[in-house]
Amino acid sequence: MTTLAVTVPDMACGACVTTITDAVKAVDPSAEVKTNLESKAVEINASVTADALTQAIQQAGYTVAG
Ligand SMILES: [Cu+2]
Repeated sequence: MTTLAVTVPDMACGACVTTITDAVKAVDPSAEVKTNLESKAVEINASVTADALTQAIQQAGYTVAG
């Protein structure tokens, strides 16, 4: 089990949240994705590596900050 807590500064609206969530679920359909639009925080519980999660978000077109 991987827990990844990152900031995605360019996550600006509900569509971004959906895009990011879908990208994560494409690599792990059972992933739990929590997002906070105000703080731009994304927290993911998944069974794939943190690298795979980060890459999925980046490939969806978003910047991942620590
Ligand atoms: Cu958006």
